[in-house]
Amino acid sequence: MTRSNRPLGFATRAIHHGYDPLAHEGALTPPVHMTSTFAFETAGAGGEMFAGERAGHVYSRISNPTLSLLEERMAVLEGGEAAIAFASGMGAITAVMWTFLSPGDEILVDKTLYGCTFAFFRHGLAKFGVTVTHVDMRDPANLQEAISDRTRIVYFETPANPNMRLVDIAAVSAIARKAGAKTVVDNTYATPLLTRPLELGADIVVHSATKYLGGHGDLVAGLAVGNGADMQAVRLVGLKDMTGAVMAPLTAHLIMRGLKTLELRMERHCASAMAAAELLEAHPSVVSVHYPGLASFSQHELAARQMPGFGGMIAFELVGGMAAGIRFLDALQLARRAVSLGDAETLVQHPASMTHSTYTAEERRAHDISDGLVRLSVGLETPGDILADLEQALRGLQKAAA
Ligand code: 7XF
Repeated sequence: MTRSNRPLGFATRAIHHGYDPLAHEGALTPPVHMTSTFAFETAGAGGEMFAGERAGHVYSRISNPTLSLLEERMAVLEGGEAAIAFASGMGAITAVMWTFLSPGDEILVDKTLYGCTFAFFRHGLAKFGVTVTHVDMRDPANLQEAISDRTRIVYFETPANPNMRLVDIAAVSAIARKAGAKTVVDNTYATPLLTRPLELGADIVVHSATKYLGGHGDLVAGLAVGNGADMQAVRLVGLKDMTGAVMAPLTAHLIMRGLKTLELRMERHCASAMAAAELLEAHPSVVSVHYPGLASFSQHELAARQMPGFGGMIAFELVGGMAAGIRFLDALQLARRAVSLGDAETLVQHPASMTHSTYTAEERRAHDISDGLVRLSVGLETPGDILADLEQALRGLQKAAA
């Protein structure tokens, strides 16, 4: 292919990067290598591959050509050197942690985290002698105060699940780097289209690819992206030996299909979420709306600086708290009552009793996850239909209150 040196755009790379049909019998879509193992030309060649002296695929828990293509594409989209595909987002997060942490180490994590990530740190890592300390990373000064030479990793989500708090990636990564700690960012909510943590100084990005990257609610998957040495370590320790949480080739194929429309889908998610956030904010039955695109959002200035678009996730509280939230969920006719996010379908759920029920009630209070919070993943349906559904459910609340 001849072309000028002009850098290719996000969507172009998401569609083409790393694949030439002419090297694959002209097949426009990359083949799916449904194989667990790979034949060696000679016994000696096999031995050399195991010894790391010869390139090539050995066994699909370590690498597979379909996964390799997805990994190359994700690395380029996140601005990293290398990526690893996992069986789930939790697979990616745990593999990274098992690779870099040892008993006696300390890890500083943000206050608000997805429920199972919180449980892994609190109950999983703690069991193996890792000290896990929560820091409110909205203010980088808190991190500066808490960090020590025992700190190996600084970990956060931005926007955070479920309450949408943001972290200034450049400021926090700079503090971590100075102290010799790695910064690991869960970029699930933002996707590499809206935030590229590695370009802002973070060391490793993790994803639940179950969400926007896959984009169609038909798979569970995870990814990690970082520099070549870190990713090689995670592949040989966290993936191969400690979790075995390898992605299936067909899942990699589905994620590459999803990535082709990521830019288009995110544009629609962002526009519809902005409209939904404005509708909610203007409604008398709504107490507060957490959406980075709203001028009223407490970290709107950071959002505008760090994100070219504000994503498809909204959290809000209704007049009447949790009881009103449950009534609202049950009154929706188009939106599906379901956990997960980033799908074509609008999804709504109640974090305190669902995704964040791994926190005790006390922990939720301490970590700013209120019992009345409702979480909305704005889908790709006709925008007017999403808004009409929200409006009719809110009208029902008003009637019940009257
Ligand atoms: O292992 P998974 O692919 O489900 O990914 C775990 C995960 C990691 N990071 C973030 C920010 C996540 O949101 C998730 C999964 N969250 C879903 C949710 O919040 O709805 C899981 C449903 S319980």
